[in-house]
Amino acid sequence: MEKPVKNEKLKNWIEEVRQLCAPDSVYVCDGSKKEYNTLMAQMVESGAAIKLKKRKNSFLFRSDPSDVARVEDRTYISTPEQAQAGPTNNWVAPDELKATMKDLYKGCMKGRTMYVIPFSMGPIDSPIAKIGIEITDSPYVVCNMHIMTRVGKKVLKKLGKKGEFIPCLHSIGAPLEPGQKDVSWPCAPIEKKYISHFTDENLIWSYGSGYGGNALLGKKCLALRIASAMAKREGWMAEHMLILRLTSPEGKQYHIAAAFPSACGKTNLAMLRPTIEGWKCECVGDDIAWMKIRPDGRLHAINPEAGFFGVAPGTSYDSNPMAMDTIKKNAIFTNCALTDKGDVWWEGMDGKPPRHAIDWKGRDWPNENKEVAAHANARFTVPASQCPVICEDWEKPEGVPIDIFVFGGRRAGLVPLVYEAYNFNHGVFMGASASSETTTANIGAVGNLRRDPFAMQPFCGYNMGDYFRHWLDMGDRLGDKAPRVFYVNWFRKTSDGRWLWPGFGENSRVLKWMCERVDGKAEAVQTPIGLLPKLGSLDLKGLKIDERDIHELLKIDMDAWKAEIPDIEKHFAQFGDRLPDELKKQLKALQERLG
Ligand code: O2Y
Ligand code: MN
Repeated sequence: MEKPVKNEKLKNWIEEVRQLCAPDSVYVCDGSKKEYNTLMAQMVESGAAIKLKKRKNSFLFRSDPSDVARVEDRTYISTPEQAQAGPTNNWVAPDELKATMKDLYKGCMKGRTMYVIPFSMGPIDSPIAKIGIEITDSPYVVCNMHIMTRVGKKVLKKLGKKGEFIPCLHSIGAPLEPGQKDVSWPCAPIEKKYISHFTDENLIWSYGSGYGGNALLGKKCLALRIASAMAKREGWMAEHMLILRLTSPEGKQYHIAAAFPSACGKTNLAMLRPTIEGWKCECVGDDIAWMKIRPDGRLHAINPEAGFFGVAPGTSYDSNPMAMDTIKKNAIFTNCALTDKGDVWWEGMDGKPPRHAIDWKGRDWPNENKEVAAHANARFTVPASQCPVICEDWEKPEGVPIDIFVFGGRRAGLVPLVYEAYNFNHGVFMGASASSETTTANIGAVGNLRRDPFAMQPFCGYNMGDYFRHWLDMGDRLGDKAPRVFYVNWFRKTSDGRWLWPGFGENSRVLKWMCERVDGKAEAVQTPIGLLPKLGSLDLKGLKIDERDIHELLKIDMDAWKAEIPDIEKHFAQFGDRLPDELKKQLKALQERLG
């Protein structure tokens, strides 16, 4: 058979890893359907996967109960100086971390196949795309990468003999001794898990976990942590943002990139069904945006991914009908419940719960302890191309021009439904001080306020103070072509805990207001925190909502905002002299406007 790898650097790296990890065999992925089907059939045969009777070409996996989500505590940004990683990242010096991990990697693939996955983040012919190579001993990872990225021969062809790639080394950390029986989800214990980023070298080493962002290294590791550091060096942006296209009844297109922390409904907004007449919404991406200034002076965005890795619980025909239609076939489900009819189920799905199911731990459900059937972080992996509202330009190599940036979070009080920044730098201040209350879907206590600047707290691959400066620099370069900046809060409640805003498709009313602001058509009022919709400028036609609720949604409680200032000060103080003066100025200006 012809050897598929022609790139010298890649050949050497494969050999180096083979010697270190000692797999039984090495397989270079070609990205074909046949390859995907063969691996899936092997996993069904071994008991690692269950083929769903009710969904075409779809499979269910159950992870080890210790391996169910991204592990922020075990995630490292390893730079020569700790200050390069900054106060928001875990740090260990590269030499020390590499020595620890090399010990773990020694012989870690014994008894297993080592898969080499050539993948592209972004359409292969995009000037914004980057090539990565993931080496892994997990066939589950290979199949997920098939969906989430562009994989195989076409990538190797693009790489050529001399092309550059980002090496991503992954092992589940569970070697097999001769004759040892495998388990259905092999992984290492938590204290041996490491998700490490050597950002100066564009290098990722992940060990011990087979789950999601810890193991599908194109996603959070490459497309956010490594890419954000590259973007800073190279003058572009890698952001934790959905991308959508809104089209007005007159046919004018607006492209919106929006950053929300995890568990704030990003996938739902990305696939929004507008309730306002004549407006159309299409999805370009649901999680990550890579953006570059093009020769027209505007910022253009691509979605570097090819699939969705969405949270299953809470996804329903009510909350996200487009996602429900997307996952009808060719999907991988992880940690969902299995019904007796051979379909998946999770809490929050439409209709009545099944009378009986097998829960994500493989036990009969319901059980005496009233535990959930699907894990709160159960996921679907599905090709983006299957989404009924995928934008026809979602794979356009040069991307789509961004008109609007939106930041937001989950705040029961304080933050109004929507407000606009006075200018780009004020918008950077809004992004830098963004906050959200934690929910059950987050790890940690419920209802705690967490500052999550630009929704990048877990994903920024360098000092967040320098990242703020990068945003300001990009704004300077973009000048009057910079996107307009807005902040939203869909989650405001009354004092007795009732949601004030219906959310979901009705959010299109807020997006419409933003588009009309861009066109100079909608009126706003100046307030200390920014520009709020003038009463009557939000299109509420056909929406049954009490006028008092609208007042409440747009209310600014000056004392509560003043009380917020010390927390923003504390948040900013952690960046010391790396905090740009401009953000200090913005904070002072807010304080002065509040009086
Ligand atoms: O728990 C994981 O590994 C997945 S986390 C995730 C997945 C898809 C999109 N966003 C996120 C996130 O945490 O922001
Ligand atoms: Mn995300």
